[in-house]
Amino acid sequence: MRFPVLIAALLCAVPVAAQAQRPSLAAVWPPVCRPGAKVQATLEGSGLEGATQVLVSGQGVTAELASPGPEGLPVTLIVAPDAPPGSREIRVVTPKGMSPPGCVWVGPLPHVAEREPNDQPEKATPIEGLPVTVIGRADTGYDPERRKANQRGEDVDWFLVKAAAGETLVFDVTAARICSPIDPFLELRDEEGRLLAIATEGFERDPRLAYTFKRGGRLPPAGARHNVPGRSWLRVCREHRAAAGHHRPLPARWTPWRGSRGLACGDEPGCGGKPGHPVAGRDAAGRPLVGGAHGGRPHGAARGRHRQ
Ligand SMILES: [Ca+2]
Ligand SMILES: [Ca+2]
Repeated sequence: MRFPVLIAALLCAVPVAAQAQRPSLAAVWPPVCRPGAKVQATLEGSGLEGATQVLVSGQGVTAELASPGPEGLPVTLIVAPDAPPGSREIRVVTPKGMSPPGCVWVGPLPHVAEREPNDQPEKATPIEGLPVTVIGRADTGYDPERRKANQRGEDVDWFLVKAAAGETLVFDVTAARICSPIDPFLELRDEEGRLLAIATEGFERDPRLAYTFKRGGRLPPAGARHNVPGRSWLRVCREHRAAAGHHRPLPARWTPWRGSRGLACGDEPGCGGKPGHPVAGRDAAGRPLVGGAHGGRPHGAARGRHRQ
């Protein structure tokens, strides 16, 4: 038997100063594409008039300029079927120079869009068909009267998820990793509004929450936080543990944090690695990840609060 539970992505952020004279890229919409897709996307920003080229980093993604529209710069993103997953930087070349990068993510999961208004639990966007990616915005769906009364420009996105007793679900918000200025956090409540868990970070300032359900919940009270325009997505997956006591492998950081194409890390002065050694990752306990998988407690888990 499955019980409905609700998860909220509460969004707040620090404003970014407008730079009217230079081309500026604020966001890419949609922020995530699947391998093999051909996506009509919009590059949102300022000073993008007269764009002559759109550059995309990495492998497997190209961009073609489309006919100008009333909002933003429309482009067609072409994602190769074998495009590796992960982030790509997008830059726009204009007569006034090249924009700072925006980001789009290549992810294999199916994705759906949030449905505003969803600021109250009873209007939560249902999430089905896990695993799934839910894409959302922090700048739409405002109730003008509520915003006027609140004067804090808030957006809260509630989602309704069904989970079975004993099942572990993973909730992972991606915002900083796609260059979004929003600073979200997650609340997980049961149907009675009792707080089950919160997360403020997990990967840098992107919150990540893994929770094993012992029972269902009820409708929670609405929450609210500041926000400014921004994009994010919430990834919801089921976690399957191989055996009791198994720890979730999660790279928390990488050292050294940069390298040069075609060089072993230690060949570059200032990189911090030993000569001839490849770039290696480390888990939360500082153990090297090269050559095998290591279990480790997710970064930030010690600061999380869980209730059951
Ligand atoms: Ca929203
Ligand atoms: Ca909302």
